[in-house]
Amino acid sequence: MFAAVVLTVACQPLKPYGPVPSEAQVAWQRMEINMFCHFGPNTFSGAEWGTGQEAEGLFAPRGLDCRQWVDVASQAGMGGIILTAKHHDGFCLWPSRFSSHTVADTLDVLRRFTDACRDGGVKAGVYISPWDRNHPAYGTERYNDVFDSMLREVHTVYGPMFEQWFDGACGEGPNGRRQRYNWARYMQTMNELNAQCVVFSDVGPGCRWVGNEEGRAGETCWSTLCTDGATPSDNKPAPAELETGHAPLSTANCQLPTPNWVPAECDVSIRPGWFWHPQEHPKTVEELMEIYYNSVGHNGLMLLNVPPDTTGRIPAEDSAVLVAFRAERERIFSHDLAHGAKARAWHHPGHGARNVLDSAYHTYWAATGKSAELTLELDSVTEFDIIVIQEYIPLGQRITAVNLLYDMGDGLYSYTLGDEPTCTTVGYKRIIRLDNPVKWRRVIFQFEGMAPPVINRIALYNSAK
Ligand code: FUL
Repeated sequence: MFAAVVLTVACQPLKPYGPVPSEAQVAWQRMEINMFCHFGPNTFSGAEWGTGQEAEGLFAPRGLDCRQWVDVASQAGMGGIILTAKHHDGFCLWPSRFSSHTVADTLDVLRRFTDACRDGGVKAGVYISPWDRNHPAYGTERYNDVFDSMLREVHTVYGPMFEQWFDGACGEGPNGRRQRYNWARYMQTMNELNAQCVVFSDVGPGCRWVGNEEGRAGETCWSTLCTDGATPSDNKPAPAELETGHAPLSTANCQLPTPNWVPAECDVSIRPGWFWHPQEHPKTVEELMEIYYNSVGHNGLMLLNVPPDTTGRIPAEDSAVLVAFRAERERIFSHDLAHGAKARAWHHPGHGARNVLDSAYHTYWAATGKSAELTLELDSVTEFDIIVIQEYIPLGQRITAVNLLYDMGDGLYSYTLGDEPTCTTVGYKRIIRLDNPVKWRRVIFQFEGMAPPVINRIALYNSAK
């Protein structure tokens, strides 16, 4: 009897706080960096937005090799690739039954792409633009049937897809054709076809646009967003709000009190354009690292566009940068200096502070109050300049501020001067870069949360070594 009581206390399940992610959203967020592939007639014409009048024969990759895309993604540590199966020009990279503006049966790019992904152990995702500058039905109610049929075709014939990307862009201009998109219908279709597929749009429901195309999530970044009454494209929160999201259970920006779990996806291109152009070159490793810190390190997912060229392969200069980008992440993040440290804090039974030091995802420290402190006692004085903190998001996002204190032997010092916390939100992952490397033996983390913090990981790194 006694043992049974102790056991129930020790394993007490914690209640989630506010909206929580689905299992698919947790798995998606843990992918951290995925590849985007913009490929189509624009690759050959030099345009970024095709007119839809391009001859089908323009799209003629000389040596299409989707397996090479998968190899490059794998070598770069990216577990998923999203292909632009139909961009705004309406050209379908699969022989669709619902359009005449497509590849030939013999050049079914989507088939080759999904086969290569499956064989290479990388997840396949698909971008299908609602804006269509070619389809004769665009601008009429019939186009909603066409678009819905295309979704069904892609996801049933080529699925399962891990992500569906709905672009909200439309550049028709004042005299252009106006399409009243039936978003509710498309979302319902997606749910029916593959409820595990994370659906991207300006406002989710699976994940949201981060409000810019520079790969930058807000300094404060909630994975929660008020989406009541919002639709992609015309009726979405302002970019600044998409960057930060809305705090859970906040009423400030919501007609209804509860935002949904709609984490930020940071799409950005390795090159200036989304499509390949001969005169453009990829970003440097330093630039990609900066984007990584501002996206993954700010609770976002980094979706890095790497466009294949006219041969249908990813250029060598891009793959070289990607391999170096991975090597740089490994150099910095493979040696956790908190390993072997001691962690102390008040905690819920069964969820002690030492859980933040192991790499198991589902073990965590659960604090007992909204203001909570955790002390890390390192083996010896240790030099570091990067701190990684991860909230256990299956129980919601809670933290609003983190402050650091350190011990120099003669008392405790606050890392920051003034009222600003070291950082605000944490979420799935927060990477704090200190201005200069510090040499500390004892670090005290002071957390403020909307509910008691639940943290599954704290790690320290030295980027200089
Ligand atoms: C935008 C599009 O207009 C660009 O061409 C590109 O596809 C980018 C990812 O999204 O809205």
